[in-house]
Amino acid sequence: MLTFLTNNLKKLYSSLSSKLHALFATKPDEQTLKKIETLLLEADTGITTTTTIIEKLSQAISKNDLTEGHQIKTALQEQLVARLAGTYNPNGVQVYMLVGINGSGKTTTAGKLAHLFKKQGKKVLFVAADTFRAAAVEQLKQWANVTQTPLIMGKPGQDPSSVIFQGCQAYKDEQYDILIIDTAGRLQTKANLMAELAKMSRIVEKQLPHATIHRLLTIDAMLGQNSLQQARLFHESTNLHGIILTKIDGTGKGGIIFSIAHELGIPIAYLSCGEKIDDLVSFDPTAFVDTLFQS
Ligand SMILES: Nc1nc2c(ncn2[C@@H]2O[C@H](COP(=O)(O)OP(=O)(O)OP(=O)(O)O)[C@@H](O)[C@H]2O)c(=O)[nH]1
Ligand SMILES: [Mg+2]
Repeated sequence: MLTFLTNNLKKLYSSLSSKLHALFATKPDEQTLKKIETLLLEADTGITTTTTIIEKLSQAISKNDLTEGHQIKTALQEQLVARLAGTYNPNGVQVYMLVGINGSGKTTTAGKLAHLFKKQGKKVLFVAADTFRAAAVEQLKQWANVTQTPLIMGKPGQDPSSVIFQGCQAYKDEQYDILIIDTAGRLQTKANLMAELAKMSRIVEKQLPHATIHRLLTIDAMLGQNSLQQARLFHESTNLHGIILTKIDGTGKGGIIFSIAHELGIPIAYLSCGEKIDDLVSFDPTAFVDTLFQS
């Protein structure tokens, strides 16, 4: 993850971390906090998350717990890690259901995940549960070819839940290790589409009652604070286990990572920073924050 961050993500926080470093050189006071607050907001960390962090630091300064610049640095790092809602645990996950709004990166991420698991020697199966658009199945087929992953698909317009049913049967019958379900993009405000998502989840749970199933939401990092409400509504209709933040390579602001994890209490599972097959990494909160503070 560190190499990935150093090579690809530096720009995400480069201006933030260099400006923060200047602040750590002096004794911390309320002025320092004001400046940290501004920098966090500029990086798209959001008002709620930024306020929480600043309040905690302010309390520590009032209690004389933070008297030196390096102490505020450590305290800020701890606060940022704490906002990341824990570390995502991928161990033992058998079924991945990728959900999210249109174009957020579900299909691309499905391909990259298959590649990741196949490198680990796992037997992977795709389910193309996006039956609305013929092009969607074609796109997943390409990833199936590239990664040499079998694919279960339905007929155009078929109920996606019935394709998922077929996928679950094949998963059991042919003893796969991992099932990756690619779903159609949907707007969080469309109640019928969100209900459909809940139905798909129920089918998987019923067909594979003993499997560890994770629903992961892909979020386009470029949408910034707009994605918070999106994630909230997805979480309400289909309890999410993790977030995959995509298109990190296209944004200069990364504060949204803290905001989403903190305000929704959902860990960040993976970061996607490009369209190539290897452009996906597991997310480790402590390593991520450490990297931000290297300069
Ligand atoms: N730069 C960049 N582009 C990405 C990334 N992930 C996906 N894309 C691109 O974003 C576009 C949409 O990605 P898809 O994987 O098709 O998104 P989707 O969520 O499956 O889209 P729908 O099925 O239409 O809802 C494609 O052109 C991808 O190549 C990423 O991390 N970085
Ligand atoms: Mg898709």
